[in-house]
Amino acid sequence: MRFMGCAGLAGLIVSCALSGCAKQEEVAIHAPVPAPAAAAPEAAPASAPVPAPPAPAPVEEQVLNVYNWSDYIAEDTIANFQKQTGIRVRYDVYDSNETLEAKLLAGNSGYDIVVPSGPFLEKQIKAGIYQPLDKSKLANLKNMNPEVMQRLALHDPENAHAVNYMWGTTGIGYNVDKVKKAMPNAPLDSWHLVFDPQIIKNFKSCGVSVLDSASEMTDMVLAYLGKDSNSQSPEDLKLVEDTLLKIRPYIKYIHSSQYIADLASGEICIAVGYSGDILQARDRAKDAQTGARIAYSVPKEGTLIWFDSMVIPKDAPHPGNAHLFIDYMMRPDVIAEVSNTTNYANGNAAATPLVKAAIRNDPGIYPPPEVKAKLFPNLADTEEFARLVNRTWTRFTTGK
Ligand code: SPD
Repeated sequence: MRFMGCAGLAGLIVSCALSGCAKQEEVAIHAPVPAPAAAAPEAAPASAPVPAPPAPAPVEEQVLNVYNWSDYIAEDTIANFQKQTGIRVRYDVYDSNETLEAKLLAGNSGYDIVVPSGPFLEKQIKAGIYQPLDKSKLANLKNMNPEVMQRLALHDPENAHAVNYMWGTTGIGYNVDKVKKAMPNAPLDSWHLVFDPQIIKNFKSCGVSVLDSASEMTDMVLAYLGKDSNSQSPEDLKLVEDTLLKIRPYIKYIHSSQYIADLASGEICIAVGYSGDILQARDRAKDAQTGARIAYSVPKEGTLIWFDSMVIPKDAPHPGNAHLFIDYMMRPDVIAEVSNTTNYANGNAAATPLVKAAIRNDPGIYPPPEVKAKLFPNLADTEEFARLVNRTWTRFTTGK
């Protein structure tokens, strides 16, 4: 969501569930609207020979609670849905799968739509926290790209629970001029730029940030080390930890959304981040004429390709409205506008002609086959390995 404040969202309630986003999105904090109590069926009179027919399903109140990633929707998407359906949307944002998962696992989140990424989706489906989609309510499923559906089926067999929202890669955003000044021959096409201490130290003073995402950062360091990015070996993880601890002194901060504003303003010069977010930083810098020229690089050692998908929690208070929303988001005009605003690729084949040519043809957004060949999925770790990864991450974040 680019510079989206309440003023641009008449009638829409937006709130913010992450610390860094309040700066970009002026928001009011609120609790999701609870489900209305179902009407109790009337008791049949004692003498009635035939039992009363089942009570009709309670009519859903006209409310929808959405929890999505920050900077991930077009300005009018929600306002138009509200206008067209009369359903009032409460829209909260997060910037990491870990934040979303903590909220979901605590239970009674009150959300009707959430948008996890592949490996988290996979674990959460196995844990039984999502309801299967009622595909009879999703006429626009026909618009989806079969290749993306197939990729998603790796995490959600038979695409039973999830519909792709957006997809992208994780790579390196950099300030072209500042990086060149600090190191004229910087290896811009390689993870060496960030994970080699002899190189990253050149950028300490212009500012480097990395994502606050243990599982993704681990996968990328594994790729840098030439290991299987989905390795579950404790020995490999030890090498990852050594690498991370060596670069820790040169990292300005670890955060998953602040870098958009900071790359745009020139506050930092390198960020490990998400493709669309980095390209949003590029556009913001141009719009605000900060003079920062921002570029996005997919390292030659390979990187993560990920898919974020819409799902309905089992205890969603408004599942009918959630289906209406998912179907609305699969309208080609609606989802194309989200890509046009956020610089992320969508998984909707019918939307492609409506995506601006500059976005459709940007290799950083829709990677060409030779880049795609270097991309790897972030598969779910075993519980045991995930525990070790979290321990490594704590050592990295605390610097100990
Ligand atoms: N600002 C939107 C960022 C969306 C990032 N999705 C993350 C996927 C992680 N694997």
